[in-house]
Amino acid sequence: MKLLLVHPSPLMYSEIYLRLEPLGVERVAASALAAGHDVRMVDLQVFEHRDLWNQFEQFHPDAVGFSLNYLANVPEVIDLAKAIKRSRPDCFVFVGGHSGSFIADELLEHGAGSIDCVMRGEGELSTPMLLEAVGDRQLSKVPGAVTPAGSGPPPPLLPDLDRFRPARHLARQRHKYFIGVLDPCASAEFTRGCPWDCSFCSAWTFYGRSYRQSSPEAVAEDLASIQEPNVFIVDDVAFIHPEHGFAIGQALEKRNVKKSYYLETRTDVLCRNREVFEYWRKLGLLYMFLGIEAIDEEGLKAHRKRSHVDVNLKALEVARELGFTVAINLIADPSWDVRRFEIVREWALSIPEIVHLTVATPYPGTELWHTESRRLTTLDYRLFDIQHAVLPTRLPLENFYEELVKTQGVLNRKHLGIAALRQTAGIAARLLARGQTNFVRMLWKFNKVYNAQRQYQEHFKPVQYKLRPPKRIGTLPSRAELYVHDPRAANA
Ligand code: B12
Ligand code: SF4
Repeated sequence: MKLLLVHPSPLMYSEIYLRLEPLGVERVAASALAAGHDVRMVDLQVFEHRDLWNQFEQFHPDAVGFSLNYLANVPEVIDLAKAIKRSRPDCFVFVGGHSGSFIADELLEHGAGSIDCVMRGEGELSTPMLLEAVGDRQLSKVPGAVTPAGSGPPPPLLPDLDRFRPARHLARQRHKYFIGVLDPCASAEFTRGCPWDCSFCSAWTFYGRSYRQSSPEAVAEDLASIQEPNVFIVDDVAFIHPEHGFAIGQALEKRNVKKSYYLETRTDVLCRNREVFEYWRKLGLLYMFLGIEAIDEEGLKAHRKRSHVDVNLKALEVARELGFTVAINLIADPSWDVRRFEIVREWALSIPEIVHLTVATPYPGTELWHTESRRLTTLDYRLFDIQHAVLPTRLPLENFYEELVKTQGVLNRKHLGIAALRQTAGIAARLLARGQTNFVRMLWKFNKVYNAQRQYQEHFKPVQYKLRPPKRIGTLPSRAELYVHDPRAANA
């Protein structure tokens, strides 16, 4: 079967800081290729809609699968699905991915017949089964499948992460993937899942709170095959088990693989497993992202972060001692007033790290979704990108955005524009000489992308597709109900 996989367009955040290869789609593609299908991929982060249509005409796929990791991409994906069905009613259209897995029924409803199936959960095992069943009544029995004719059993968890190496060759324009100075940059996965359970996050509910590791040899083989000199490690929390990190590092050393790396981890993991991070510093780990989220105990408790202010501060010290460049995230609460923004600005300016501010957002699949949705001020999917306020703000909304953008602007001055160019002049010149322009362009984009008026006005755009609030607002469902993957299968 001819299969075309599509990753939707970038969201606000990716317009500036990064643009990364769609690893999940490449994994699904690898499993479909292994099953003998002819697969192509279009990543709308780096291609235009007209490129998708050209590919659609030339390749004439039997099936088109959309990746829907991000809720804010829902309207784009539904409109594309409708356009594809209009143009070729015989083409099978399906949707999968993180956010899609939590809102399968409502996607079918919005699609009004143009989406044949939503695949919940990981796509590697289920996609070949689905393609096998297209045109058959057994379709609605495929694990993870949600169709207008009914739903299959729960989606299967991939027991062995080594099995499908991402089909990276399908990603054309790879030079456009980058994160900060790591330009160009590939992505890789060492582990999948997260054992913590923060209230604002759906990473743990998606995987049924399971946690799996790739074998060190498979990771080393994958990294050795990557052309790019830089790698972003997509794990939710890197190096939870230090022995796994050491084993991967040793396998890389054996193969003489030398790259620069960027990863995300927790502050308590960094403090606890300092040695493995120190070892990786020598291997080329330069940058790390730490989800600090709040600067006080009250905030950390509200997010159920299971960490403390002193641990967060200690982690920053450890990272500085080891010589990492660190970006941290703080969650701006809609209850913040002018004074609170001021305090956060002062705190963020008092530390050398790069500080990002995102807005607290209840996403389907999170606990927050069930406890906070009563207060939603909008049901417009496009605003659920953690850069917009979807809950009532204490400040008038316009002023909230003014304070938010002002704070982001002040914090960004530390690492964008002239200040950044001064610190990175050598790197910037080397990248430009090699024709890599992503990083240098990023330095000047902030004012074009972040604009309080634009963000405020986006609340008044006509809304074609509305998010469906949970049925029982205020009541927290059981954990099993929150999970996409059955937790009993998780440790199998
Ligand atoms: C790496 C990552 C990124 C990367 C890479 C993005 C990319 N191009 O793929 C970067 C850093 C760019 C990023 C950015 C953002 N991210 Co992000 N990101 C992740 C993270 C940590 C891992 C994703 C990943 O690569 N996993 C590994 C691959 C193998 O898995 P996967 O992509 O999920 O794919 C599997 C399944 O989903 C499924 N699947 C995927 N596509 C398809 C398609 C079909 C047809 C099928 C059948 C199946 C299928 O099968 C795949 C294989 O099993 C997740 C958390 C998580 N654990 O999922 C958050 C997450 C997806 N991100 C999130 C958010 C909020 C963002 C941002 C909005 C943050 C911001 N500050 O603005 C931006 C927006 C990005 C954009 N679209 O422009 C949220 C999503 C919230 C939501 N419900 O919308 C998550 C869940 C994190 C969280 N804690 O809540 N992100
Ligand atoms: S925020 Fe990080 S630590 Fe918390 S559940 Fe999500 S991935 Fe895990």
